[in-house]
Amino acid sequence: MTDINPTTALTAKDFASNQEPKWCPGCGDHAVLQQIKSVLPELGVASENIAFVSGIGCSSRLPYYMATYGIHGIHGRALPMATGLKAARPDLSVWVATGDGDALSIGGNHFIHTLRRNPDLNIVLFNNEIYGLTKGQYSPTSKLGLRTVTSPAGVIDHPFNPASLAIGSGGTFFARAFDKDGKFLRSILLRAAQHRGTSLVEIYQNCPIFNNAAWDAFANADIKAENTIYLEQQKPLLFGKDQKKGIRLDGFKPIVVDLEKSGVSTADLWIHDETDINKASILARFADTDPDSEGALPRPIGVLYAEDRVTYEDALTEQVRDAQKNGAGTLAELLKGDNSYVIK
Ligand SMILES: Cc1ncc(C[n+]2csc(CCOP(=O)(O)OP(=O)(O)O)c2C)c(N)n1
Ligand code: SF4
Repeated sequence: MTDINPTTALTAKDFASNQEPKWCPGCGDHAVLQQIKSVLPELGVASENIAFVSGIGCSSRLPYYMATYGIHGIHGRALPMATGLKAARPDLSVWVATGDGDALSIGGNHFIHTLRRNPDLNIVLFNNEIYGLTKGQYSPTSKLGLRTVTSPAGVIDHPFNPASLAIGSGGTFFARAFDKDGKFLRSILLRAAQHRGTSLVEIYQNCPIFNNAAWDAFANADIKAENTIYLEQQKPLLFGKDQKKGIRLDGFKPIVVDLEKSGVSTADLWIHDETDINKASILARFADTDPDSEGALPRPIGVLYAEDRVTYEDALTEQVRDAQKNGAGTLAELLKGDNSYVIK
């Protein structure tokens, strides 16, 4: 979140570049781009004060399609570039577009360290559970057993759970949304932009070419209600077609209850508190259950966790200000320091 105000009201069109997106027809990236463009006018930030930074991948092409500043960088390195930019120019609104390969495979180390540092970045993680750009190799979020060109007998690497990884790394904001649910995605992107600190939005994005239907159990209208749970702050965890199912906590164990058959009332259900890291950690683990398995937990959609913590650039600016209180100094003094000696 930044304080830079544009002089005139902007629309989504003001954020569209003159480049035609090169994504495949039907790719979820088109829908995400549309929602990003539509949410930016609400931030009240002039387009020249917004930057989109990316690595390499289909999703990482997003900066080309924005009429903002942008860097299409190096595979896996979007986050350190964005952190540097934000540290140098804290007044800018800095966004990162990244894929599950870019962020969690080659960029995995940068991912965890960015989250613990908490620069005020908005990370949009396009999770299609595959490497799209390089034609369908398995990624760190690919499901066990998925057959791809690099896993012809099925994936045997246990997949990352991005929510658990983010919360475990000291991330201060994690939310989940779908490419197919534009209205909800837009509301989540707005929440993320308003968060001061690193916001991470995991978007379940369909790659119809190399991993089609990976999210159908959660995104398809006929089964979605049974397999997802939309989180609302301070509201009970309710889901199902008629909101007749809920989640109760038995100690640390989440249990699915049928409100009509079990005699459990909504008052006994888990109340969502996005500021509670223990509950967020349990919610994050819901993604480990397969929707087709016995006793499967619904997939949480919305804001799982949000915490206020000092940002990296605020702490850095404070440190620089403190250091400058002692006067300008010289480079020679800096190099010599208090603990140098001369060998004779
Ligand atoms: C250093 C380096 N290693 C590997 C590659 C090849 N490469 C480009 S994009 C990519 C993965 C893309 O997958 P993902 O980040 O999930 O994005 P998607 O294309 O699915 O949106 C890989 C392995 C590269 N460009 N640079
Ligand atoms: S390969 Fe997949 S992720 Fe890449 S543009 Fe095509 S559909 Fe989208």
